[in-house]
Amino acid sequence: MEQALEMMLQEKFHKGIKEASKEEIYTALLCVTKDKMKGMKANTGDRKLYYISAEFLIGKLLSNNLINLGLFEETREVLKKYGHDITEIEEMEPEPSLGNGGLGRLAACFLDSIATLGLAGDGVGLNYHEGLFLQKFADHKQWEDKNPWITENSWLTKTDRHFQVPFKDFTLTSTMYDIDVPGYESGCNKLHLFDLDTVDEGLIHDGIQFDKTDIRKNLTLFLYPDDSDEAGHLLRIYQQYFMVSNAAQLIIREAEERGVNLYHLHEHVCIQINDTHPTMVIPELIRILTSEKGFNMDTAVDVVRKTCAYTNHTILAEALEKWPVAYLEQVVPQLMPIIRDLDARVRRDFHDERVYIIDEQNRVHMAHIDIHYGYAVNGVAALHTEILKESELKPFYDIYPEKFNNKTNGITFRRWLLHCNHRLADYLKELIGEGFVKDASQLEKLLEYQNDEKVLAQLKEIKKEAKIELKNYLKMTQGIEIDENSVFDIQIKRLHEYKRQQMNALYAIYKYKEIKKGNLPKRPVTMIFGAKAAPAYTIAKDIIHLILCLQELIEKDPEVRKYLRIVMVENYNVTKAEKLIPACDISEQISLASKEASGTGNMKFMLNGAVTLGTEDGANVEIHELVGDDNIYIFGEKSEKVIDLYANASYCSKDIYENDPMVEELVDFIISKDLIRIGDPVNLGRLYKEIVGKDWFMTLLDVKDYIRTKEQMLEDYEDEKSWAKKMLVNIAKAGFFSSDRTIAEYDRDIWHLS
Ligand code: GLS
Repeated sequence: MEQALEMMLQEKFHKGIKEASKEEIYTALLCVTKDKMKGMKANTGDRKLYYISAEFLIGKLLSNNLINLGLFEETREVLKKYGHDITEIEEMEPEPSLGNGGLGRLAACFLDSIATLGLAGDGVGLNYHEGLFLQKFADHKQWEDKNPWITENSWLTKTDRHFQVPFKDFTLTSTMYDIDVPGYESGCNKLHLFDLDTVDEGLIHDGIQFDKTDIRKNLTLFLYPDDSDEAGHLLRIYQQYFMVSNAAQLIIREAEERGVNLYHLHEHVCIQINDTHPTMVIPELIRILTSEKGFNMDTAVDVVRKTCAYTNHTILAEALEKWPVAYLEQVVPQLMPIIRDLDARVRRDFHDERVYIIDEQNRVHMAHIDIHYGYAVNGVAALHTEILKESELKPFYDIYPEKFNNKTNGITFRRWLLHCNHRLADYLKELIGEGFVKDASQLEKLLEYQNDEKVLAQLKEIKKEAKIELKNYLKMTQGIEIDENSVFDIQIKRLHEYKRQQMNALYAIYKYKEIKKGNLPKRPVTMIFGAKAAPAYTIAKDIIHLILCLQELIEKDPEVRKYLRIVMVENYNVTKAEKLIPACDISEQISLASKEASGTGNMKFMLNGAVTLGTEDGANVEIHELVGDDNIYIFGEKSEKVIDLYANASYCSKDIYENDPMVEELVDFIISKDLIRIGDPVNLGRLYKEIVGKDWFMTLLDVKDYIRTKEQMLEDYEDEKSWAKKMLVNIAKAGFFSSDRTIAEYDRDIWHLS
């Protein structure tokens, strides 16, 4: 590494390692790493997977690639020798925020595991020029700015693959870019990101505004462009079709290059449709096979059905896309005869309008296409899959029970342990050997030490060091100084009402009032939030406003500040998650039961020795089963009850508010003089009204049990040894949530690559 780095720096900047700036070293390391990956063996096999996704939240790549190449330690040492710190070099890398949250990060973890398991599988998506918006706080509110990540030297490699993508009024020529995905001590795969040469970043003005109609210039500008109007909806359809038409053409081209007889495509290729965004790949493949490859419709449908599989990631209606026929006619009229034909086949075979593809309001249900014309449908956690089978997708499950299966999500331990928590990873290696890195189930060996005081003390010490590191990071980035001896209680995830950051804010109000009354906690608590709200999601932004107002209120109150702090981390992203997770004591996973399909942050926290405070939702249920009652704090109503409340429309937040003085007092504080003095009465008033009058995600149903459970947790934290044991058990039991396990199951049950 030393020689390669020295040579690259000389070539690019005519400098040696000692004189080079951090930026120059980063750039040179990127180039050296890219060269090394070029020389890697590609994973191959008779069957190849294409994982199509609108999001790949890959995060920074330098350290991870070095880890997977087995070069991290050596590089760190070389840099140290010349007086450079690798963590400062890492800071130079712009983060590619090519995803929104869990769904996109999952896709990135999956690519790592697919490559690590030596499976031939590439990702296919879009090369957004701007990542998810950059979040800024001013006036206690979120503001959005553009978030570019592509610099002259980046992980992207421009290829000479181009395809013609036909739209109604014009045809566009794509360019394919590749990012190498090296497996850990294994072969390499690719992430293919499609783009247009004509995209123009100059179109952007005033933050993230742009002309939504100029498709040649805007097509891959943004991930999830604002779709609050018709032009926004149409742009999303343009993006989706551009993504899948390129994918379909690439898949067919590569199959032909491998000498595959297209009538046997399904024997050599499988396509994983990640949520409904890539659904149009089904009619697009059928279109190409029938119009260009001489297939008749029946055969094309048959081959495609045997090739495609679909993952559902949510039961929230907003994510089950339904595109109006009129929109599809405007953008991709060539697909409509095929979609109508697919719908007619369904109507011929099943006389149940709930499973039709085109509904009475002339909307195309994308998930219905996936389920009828794919061979597998999976949910992402045991509870989620059960809910799909028993309620959300029941009519489909009744027709195709054999297609449904569960694949509980996972996370890559390379990023979420080896990279983000070197100290813990090194200590674990020392205790139980390195085997856990490739076989995560070996983490259970740690259980042997659950009563070993030295080990427990060391785990606490590692946590403390991570907390100090986070403290320094927050001081440097936000000028906020927190106390490493306080309990770090962390909720980081997209802002959404179902995730109930508002309930956590009500806890802050509770605690604030208790301290004011003189009921002081034994140990100070630092409540940390990180969340972006979708730019057009008003209530989510109001919740951010509430949290920022509470933060200010407490900061300005010396009496309370000694015992309670709130820190809202600005621009929460993968990089910040990597700093926050190792430092966490209490992991907040408090969604309304049934609504969080899985969650993956919960797994990252557990792996890093945090204890979960959660509802019986998503993968929390499986965490609970694995660690047992003593090592997790569960509260709130169960999913059956919640589903029942929705079915009977019998939840009324106002009843709770009016009949419970404690709840009333907490909610009223949102519009109290104390907060209105700091914040905006419009935002706070609207949020108050929403909670009292609607509370669609039932905050008030669970808030008291939540407060009680968190108080218990804080008390238990004081028993150092028993808390450290909880940490240990959580780490030891996290092996199940390695994405290597998840991917091995996808391969065994759906893909059959190996
Ligand atoms: C999501 C779910 O909300 C998460 O619970 C899940 O962990 C993730 C990955 O399966 O998918 N669905 C979604 O639309 N965004 C998500 O993060």
